[in-house]
Amino acid sequence: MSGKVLALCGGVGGAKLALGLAHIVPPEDLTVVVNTGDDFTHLGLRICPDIDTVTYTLSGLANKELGWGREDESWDFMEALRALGGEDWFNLGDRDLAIHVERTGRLAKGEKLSDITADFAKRLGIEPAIIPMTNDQVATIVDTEEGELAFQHYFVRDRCEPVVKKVRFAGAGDAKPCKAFQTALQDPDLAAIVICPSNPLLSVDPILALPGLRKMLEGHRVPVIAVSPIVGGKAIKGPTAKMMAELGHDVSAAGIVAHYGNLLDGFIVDQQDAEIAGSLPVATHVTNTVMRTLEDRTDLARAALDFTRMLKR
Ligand code: FO1
Repeated sequence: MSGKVLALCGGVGGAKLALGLAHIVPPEDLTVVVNTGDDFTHLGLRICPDIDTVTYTLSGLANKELGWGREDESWDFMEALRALGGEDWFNLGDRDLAIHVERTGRLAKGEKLSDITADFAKRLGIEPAIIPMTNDQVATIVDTEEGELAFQHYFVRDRCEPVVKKVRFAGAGDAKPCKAFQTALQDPDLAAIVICPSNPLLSVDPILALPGLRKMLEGHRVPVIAVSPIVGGKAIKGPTAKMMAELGHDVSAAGIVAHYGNLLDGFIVDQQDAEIAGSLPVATHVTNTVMRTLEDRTDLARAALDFTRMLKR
């Protein structure tokens, strides 16, 4: 593939495809823009779960069992915190703590989240650019039958159990996309925009909620494609299917296409959904989207980029 690639992603599922892309796209040609709507301040620390998941995944440090946090983790801090009666619903591993402590200190000194993220990535040996969607604070708020919940309270503390009525992104209307994100979008060498198989409602919508972003993508000269996070009517991981149903969306690859609407020039569905591919109102490519191995990730990344080459705006 010649030309630069811009990937938009959230945490676990998105990071897997980002890793596949990182294996086949020259590092200087790949930019990964990450959702920051999940970010929050907890125990005095600024936590950026999706940025950290992408950073750990691209550096080979990710905890593959959990899907978040670091491999070879120990939990002494959590145990000690629990013994003191501290808040223990959000698990911060001993090694993982370092990234939150260091980021919080640098933010307090006035460094930008994008600069901190870039520096951590460089120190961990990551070459492609990892960019937070914005340096401004945007907070995903989930309105449930039990009232409004901050995202991590809904997701981790309450295990996505409350029934969702609405999702909003506080601060998004006043937030500016990071400079590097804007530069990547305007780069004359940009050839493809890939929306990774992240939860559209929680991980991609916050990015699209930044002022002007959705319009800019809709009118972009390069093809915008998405990989379905729904396979055979189910989410690979996480609450995507449950939330889609609660919010009245069709829980299927077709529901994802309907949600993204005219943003998309192309869509990739899993082979399990091959029979609906012909009926989707957008150019569709069928392949394996379930990424268990590194080979699955690079195969899907290659298929996605080959597909964008066939699409014209
Ligand atoms: N997810 C959980 O389900 N339980 C946790 O205790 C938890 C801790 C955690 C700590 C650091 C971090 O970067 C991520 C963490 N996550 C945890 C994942 C995270 O909250 C969510 O997966 C994302 O926000 C959704 O993309």
